[in-house]
Amino acid sequence: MGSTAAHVAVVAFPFSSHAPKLLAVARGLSTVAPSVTVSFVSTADTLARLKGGANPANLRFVEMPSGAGEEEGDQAGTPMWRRLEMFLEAAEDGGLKKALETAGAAGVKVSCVVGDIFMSMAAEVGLPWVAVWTGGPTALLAHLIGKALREDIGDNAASRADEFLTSYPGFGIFRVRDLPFSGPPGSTDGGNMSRVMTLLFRRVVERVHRAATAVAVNAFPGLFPPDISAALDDALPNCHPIGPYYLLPGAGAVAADDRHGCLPWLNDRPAASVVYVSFGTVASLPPDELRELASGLEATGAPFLWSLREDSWPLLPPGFMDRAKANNSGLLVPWSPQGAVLKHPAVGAFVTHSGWGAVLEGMSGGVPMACRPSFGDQHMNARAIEHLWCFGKALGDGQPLTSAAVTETVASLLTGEEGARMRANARDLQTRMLRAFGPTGESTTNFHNFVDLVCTLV
Ligand code: U2F
Repeated sequence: MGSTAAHVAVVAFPFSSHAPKLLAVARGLSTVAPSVTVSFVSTADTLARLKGGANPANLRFVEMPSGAGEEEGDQAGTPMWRRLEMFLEAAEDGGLKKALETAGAAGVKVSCVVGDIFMSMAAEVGLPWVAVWTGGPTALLAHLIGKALREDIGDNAASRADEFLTSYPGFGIFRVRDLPFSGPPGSTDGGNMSRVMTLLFRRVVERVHRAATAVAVNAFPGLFPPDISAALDDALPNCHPIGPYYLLPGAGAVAADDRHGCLPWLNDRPAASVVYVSFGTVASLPPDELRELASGLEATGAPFLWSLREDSWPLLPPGFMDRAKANNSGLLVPWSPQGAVLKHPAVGAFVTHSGWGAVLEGMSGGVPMACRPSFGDQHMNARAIEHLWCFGKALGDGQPLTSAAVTETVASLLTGEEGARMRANARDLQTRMLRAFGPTGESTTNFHNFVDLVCTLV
């Protein structure tokens, strides 16, 4: 499949967990179209992190600038919003175009860009642009119709927070406060993160409408009911549901990083007994809620595996981990092989921020989820889990977490009729997802069509 004259550049966004999702698409493309050159384009740091392991012979790695000027020196001391801003400015300012020229200089010129939608400057480089969305599809839809939504809601978002968005096709289960227009929390950054993200999304929406040839979404056909799928088809040029991206051919060739021994620890636990906790790569709970979560978990008496960034460890309640270690009831790690963890039979519940990767991995494992969303698409994702697919529940639903709510919600996922029902729903989604990736499954067919499209664009 594909012509030797095609050279597809897959451009990653190097923050949070976007780049591995784009690498899965790049691996899928290079596996299905072995005669096509595929260049994975990202910053030096991201490439160093991701390019290890066995790679298809036609997959190359090409560096683009991070935007860190000499005056910024070591990026470690630079706030996140500023690193993001510098990166985007450098990419907009010719950085991406130059990287694509470099990619083409060694042989076949780049014929098409398949890029993370956040890298929407790809629309300006004079090549066909196919955008890849990594988040929850309903949030993308909300961004695309954001102008109408904002005009409708006006300046009263706070007082209308609980109103349902029933007049928008497919949005009947969502409320004003579930909309994805807030960026990562930035109370100490003077609103800078929000400013940078607002500009990023403004460009995305304008460029998708004007210039995208097609858009890939990280979902399998049939995951959403017909009204949401139809609204996505209406709002997007040439929408391709080809996900989950991590199930694409060749995407899973990378070994899971289990340096902290999560899988052997799970091997010693009874089936569906363990609570797995993770808030992804960006979201974090306020310190008081983190303590409530820890106390609530402890009170359930269930074993837990918690992936928590190390800078938050000192915020846990005094003696929390000592007690867990003493009873051998908990494991705290800075990173887990989450996809494999959620497929492990010992895991019975997932406490999560509801990032879209987490949602898909929860479905892949058939695990019920307790959702404490934080920003962006996470509120809509959490809502869909509880009200569309019915395999999880909100934790707090907008109220600060309490230990009692954690204990009650987690217990309801692990045990009883309600838990059994949610687990059955999660397993049904798991089955449908695997079916979509069978030889004649719809994600498989869609991906082959997607590859045909991007390999013939010039
Ligand atoms: C942002 O998402 P996050 O990176 O916070 O969260 P996910 O989409 O859930 O993806 C996190 C990935 O990191 C992996 C996990 C997911 O694939 O398996 N991971 C892991 O392997 N081990 C760990 O200990 C912890 C995480 C944003 F915050 C979300 O709202 C968006 O939906 C998302 C879109 O890409 O980006």
